[in-house]
Amino acid sequence: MATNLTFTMIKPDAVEGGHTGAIIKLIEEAGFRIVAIKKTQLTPERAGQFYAVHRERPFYNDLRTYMSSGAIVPMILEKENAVADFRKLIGATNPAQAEEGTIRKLYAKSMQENAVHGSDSDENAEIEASFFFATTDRY
Ligand code: RTP
Ligand code: MG
Repeated sequence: MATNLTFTMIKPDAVEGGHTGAIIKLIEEAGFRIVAIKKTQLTPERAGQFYAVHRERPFYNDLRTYMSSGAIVPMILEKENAVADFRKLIGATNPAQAEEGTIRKLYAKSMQENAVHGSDSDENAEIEASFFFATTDRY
């Protein structure tokens, strides 16, 4: 079966908490191949741009502030059925509802500070990957 791509970021709470390595280990053990990776920090403007789909939501301003509050680790990942399988691996947005063994169950602190992002469609995966990585930075 053909593989496809998804995009993730380890969010500021998890990077600050020292969980980067443990989260990458779970991702690789689940069969995802890292195509691109770096450590960076978003400005509030870029964080707002990344989550522009939520601009009308009540949590949008808090989300911008949180997502620009510290370093993040964006990655492009490859696997069969990457988008859906990765959403399964990270668990529900609210860690209280996330299944046992998921990344959010293990490492999220709250509904907002929920450790990782995962793309919700193939189309958004490519848009989000391009937000951080040039085609020539993918291996
Ligand atoms: P993500 O996009 O980061 O993978 O998360 P998601 O699909 O599970 O959730 P989404 O609805 O897209 O929300 C994006 C991020 O906004 C924060 N959030 N806070 N306080 C709140 O009620 C609330 N709701 C969402 C979370 O950081 C969520 O991951
Ligand atoms: Mg989302």
